Amino acid sequence: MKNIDSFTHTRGESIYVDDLAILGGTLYATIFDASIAHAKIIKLDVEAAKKMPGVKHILTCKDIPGENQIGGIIPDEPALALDEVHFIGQPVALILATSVRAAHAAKAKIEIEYEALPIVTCPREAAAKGSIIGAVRTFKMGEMSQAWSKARYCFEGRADTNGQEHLYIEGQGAYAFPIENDCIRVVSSTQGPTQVQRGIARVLGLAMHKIEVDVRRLGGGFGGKEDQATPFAVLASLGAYISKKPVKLVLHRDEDLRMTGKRHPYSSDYKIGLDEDLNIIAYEVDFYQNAGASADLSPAVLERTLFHATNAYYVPNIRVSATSCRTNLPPNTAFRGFGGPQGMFVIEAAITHAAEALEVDRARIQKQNLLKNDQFFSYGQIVEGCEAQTTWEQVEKFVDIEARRQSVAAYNETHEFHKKGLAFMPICFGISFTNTPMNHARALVHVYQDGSVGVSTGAVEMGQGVNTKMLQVVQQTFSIESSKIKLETTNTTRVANTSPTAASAGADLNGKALQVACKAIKERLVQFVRKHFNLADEALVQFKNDQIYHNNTPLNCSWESLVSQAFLARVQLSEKGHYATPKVRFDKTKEKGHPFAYHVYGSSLTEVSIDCLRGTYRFDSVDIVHDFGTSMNPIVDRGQVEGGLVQGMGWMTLEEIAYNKQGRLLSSALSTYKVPDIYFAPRQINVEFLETKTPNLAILKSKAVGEPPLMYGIGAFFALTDAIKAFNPSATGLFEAPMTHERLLMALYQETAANDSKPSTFDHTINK
Ligand code: MTE
Ligand code: LUZ
Ligand code: MOS
Repeated sequence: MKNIDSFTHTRGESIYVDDLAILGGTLYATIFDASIAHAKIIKLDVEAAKKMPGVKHILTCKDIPGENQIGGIIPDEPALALDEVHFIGQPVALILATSVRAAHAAKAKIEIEYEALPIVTCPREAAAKGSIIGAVRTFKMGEMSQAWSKARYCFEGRADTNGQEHLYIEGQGAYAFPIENDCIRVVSSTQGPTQVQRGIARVLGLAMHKIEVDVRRLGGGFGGKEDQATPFAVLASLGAYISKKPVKLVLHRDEDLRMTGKRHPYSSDYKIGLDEDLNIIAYEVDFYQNAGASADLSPAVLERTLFHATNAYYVPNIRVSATSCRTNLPPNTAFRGFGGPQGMFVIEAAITHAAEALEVDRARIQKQNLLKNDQFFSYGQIVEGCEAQTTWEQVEKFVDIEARRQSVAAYNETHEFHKKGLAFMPICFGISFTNTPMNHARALVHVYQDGSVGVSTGAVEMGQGVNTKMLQVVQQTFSIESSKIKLETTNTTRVANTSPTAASAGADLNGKALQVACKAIKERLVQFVRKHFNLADEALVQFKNDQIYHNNTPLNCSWESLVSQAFLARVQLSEKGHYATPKVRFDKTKEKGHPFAYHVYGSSLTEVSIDCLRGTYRFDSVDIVHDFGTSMNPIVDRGQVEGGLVQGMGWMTLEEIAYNKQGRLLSSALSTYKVPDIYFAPRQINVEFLETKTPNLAILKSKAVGEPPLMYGIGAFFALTDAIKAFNPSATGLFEAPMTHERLLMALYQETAANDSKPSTFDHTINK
């Protein structure tokens, strides 16, 4: 089944926030944001700006009727700056005018004076100054000191990853409408309608029931709208509440790039120990996360880094610690993988380090240490349904690995200035919110008297196809054609208290809740059929292709006529469903538990060609064997794997976020921030579906697929370092992502190993 949005998407008819019909009297909002990354506000004068044509209101923190606070996990983020600013792009005032142009013109007339405070952009520097968020977290298993004494080989180093811009096509935005009795209805481009509802209620000092949040779909979220849609919906609602007019706030791309946080950059120190046979027996890491100016989701992201610190490998003795560091950058936030990719990069670097030093094939160490069933993760969960080795071996078979290695070697022999590289990348990703209380969802189903069905869930459609999957759940339960089913908007008045659509769990949680609701309606209809047709029992009643059967005999009753007769017999045709993931739990005081419903596995092989004169590269192929469980929608799921892969490759290669030492974003436009396009994508992406039969908690046994494939992108980095070594054997220890063309060119001609010589340029800041 095709994504149900494809018809309107391809015709440009799909509706986003900026496409909503404009109501009369609408005011347009623009944010006046901080231009200095850390300072006291000495003076803020909006009087001249207020006199500009078309300007109706200019709001500052003094106009906030409730609490000036939007921090979700930790209350450390004002909606509008109070007396200090902490990053460039922080909202200071909100201008409401009769046109966007008038609002922008007024913005230039606002006068502000700052007293500069010291600016920190580097996480290690922040940690050294004690500027950290929450406590340092540590996961442990086994006996470290014994393990180190047993280790035959031991390597230490540093591995760094940069941030990543979400670059959803639809920027952040919201349209808020004042309603009688101090109520607000807001259409928001958010992954978390309930987060937005709570945020608005808090800032306006209202009860949650006064706020209605409605979401049709997002033009992409990728985690960037899990938490960070909230401030913009809050500001639009504040404007609507005070002006009593509809207020629309849609960020321009440059504002969005400047004001919103990104994937967290990490800087990490690792130490890996192997025994004589190259089994990894010890692993220690200290992760430094660059959180930006406020906590946002950083503590949760930090936690997932620890959960995935050993990726798909078994390490019996481990100590991994992570520190969230407060810096003067926009608050970094959720991004596909949610800290997992940052953790996985480091162990891949550590393994590469060992392989380079021992002059063995990196893949040998990887393969030999893959997880097996009945082993344990450092956080206490047992390994079940593990497909690490099966997917790896299937990739080997699929690509004919020996022949592939030989052809790459032969190519490298015969080409002086062109080289190829290969890298395997296994993945293992836990499915569930690591914060156990978030793992539940609700759905609401109405069967209308003509047999058509309206479906509401807490899931937000952001391109990942969750609405299509929800439709399939209804279709399979009732066995009716898809044209009878409509997915309604995600709305807090129909489905309340939703978790954001995130953690790849949107389809599982909401699909299971939806199944509960549909089954209850079906049960009532079956009872009605039994009575109506005087059947002895209901066990043999079947719904098949819009017809009702008993014991495989048609009852000459269509779904429509059944529904209309049931309605006349006063059968309840609406139902809600609730689902809470069973078994999941986690004890943060011990850092042990069973946080995940299940894990998703897979393996990939990336092949790249580099041009050693130009420093350019091109990905020849990525072959993937991915554990889908039993995919309920192979078209949608393949799209998720391809998209996730290329997005992960972009993070590892082209995409370079650069701030200067003053905390100003230099990669502030698409001319300076390069993302993958169709020419960059691998010439071939082969996705093999591994159908796994292991019981799992996935919806219709179709495993969550949203985030895991992003981590195949890490293979791109190590394929590049492999190719570089074929040209310059001394170019080892290159563990600083992204591997841009520039960095690759420098590596090709560097004379000593990266780890020995050059100071890392990690903080990605440039002296300008
Ligand atoms: N795919 C598209 N097209 N657009 C998106 O914004 N977000 C990703 C992933 N795939 C995203 C996407 C992220 S970060 C998550 S958590 C999941 O989709 C969320 O949806 P799911 O829970 O329904 O998989
Ligand atoms: N969001 C969240 C997430 O709040 N908790 C999680 O565990 C998570 N995991 C992945 C992506 N978003
Ligand atoms: Mo995805 S990072 O869980 O929104």
